[in-house]
Amino acid sequence: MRIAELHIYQKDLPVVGGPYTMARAKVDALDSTIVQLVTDCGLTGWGETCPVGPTYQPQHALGARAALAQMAPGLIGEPANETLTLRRTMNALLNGHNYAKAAIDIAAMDLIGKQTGKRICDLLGGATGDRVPSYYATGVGAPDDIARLAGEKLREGYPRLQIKVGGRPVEIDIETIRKVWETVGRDMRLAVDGNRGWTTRDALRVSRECPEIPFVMEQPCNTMEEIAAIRGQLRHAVYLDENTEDLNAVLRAVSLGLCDGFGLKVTRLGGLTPLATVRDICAARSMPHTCDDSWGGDIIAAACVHMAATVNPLLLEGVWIAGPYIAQHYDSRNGVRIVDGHIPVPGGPGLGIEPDDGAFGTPVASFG
Ligand code: 0XW
Ligand code: MG
Repeated sequence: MRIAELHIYQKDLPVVGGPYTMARAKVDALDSTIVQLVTDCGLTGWGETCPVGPTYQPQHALGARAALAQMAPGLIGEPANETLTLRRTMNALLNGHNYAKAAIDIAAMDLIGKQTGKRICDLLGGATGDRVPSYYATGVGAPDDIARLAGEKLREGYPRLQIKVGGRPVEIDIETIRKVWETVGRDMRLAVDGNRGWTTRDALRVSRECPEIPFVMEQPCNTMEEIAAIRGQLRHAVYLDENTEDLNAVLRAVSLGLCDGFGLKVTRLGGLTPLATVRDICAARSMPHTCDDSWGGDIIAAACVHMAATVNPLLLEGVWIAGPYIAQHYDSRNGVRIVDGHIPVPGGPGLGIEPDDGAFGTPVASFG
């Protein structure tokens, strides 16, 4: 089964109730890139990559499409069912740009599933259940508003909440954390995500002033070095997110003991197959983690859920999908949905979702 055609599409995803605010980014709409691989036997596989704006990570939407266009001619005729061969081919065509390569990797996994009649979670080793826990991520907001939202999400059944902080006086972040804790107590697990926005001074202060609140501190500061400098003084577990730009960064963090867990992103690491390696590294060190992406529609959501379904439930922190912030589904019948704070694992072969005809309009570029 070889790649006969490669089509690239662009899709705008306006933020429902936007903008979505993080410490260093404010986004009103996301620009998603969708890849369609068509094989010589007539099967179609779908992939997607959608950076959450140009400042969250060293990734941006135009970069994704440029990288895909750079690699596409060299991918025509390659074996669509050999993810390792594809990764080596892509690395020979372009250095870096994991987030673009991820869209090809996801599409290849979708194709292998369709060819073999298996779900992606089965190809990745087998699912532990028929649904995975989700978590809700707030934006950066006023303490009372975020506490009210936390109460709503608790009632909706979410087992975990991620509170966004940073980019404002740290006193307001502390007040927000306290008000959420007073509202949800131990009924929800809590993460406080600084999205690289705190100084080491801020992170130390939050940890010292909230010693009794059992949150994990996610990506508090900009660099691993800053986090390493204060780690011994923090009273809270530390998770890395944005700093884990590739497998080597994960290995560095794990081997140097820089964190206790991770917020993982499928596309940042290069797709489902590299993420499976990180899943296994985390399992070897009993490190909890999420299975997310920075944004994206049903294709990315399905990829995250399939991966999460294969993670030891004791280590799975949850799956964040952009669904609550998107008013549309690519697959109007079987799109990925959150039910009672959990996400059913899609059935059917491959990703288990199939975009509606014409969901993405005409391709912005076609090869093959
Ligand atoms: C909450 N997320 C998974 C979605 C946003 O893109 C940011 C991200 C995070 O944890 O940083
Ligand atoms: Mg994060």
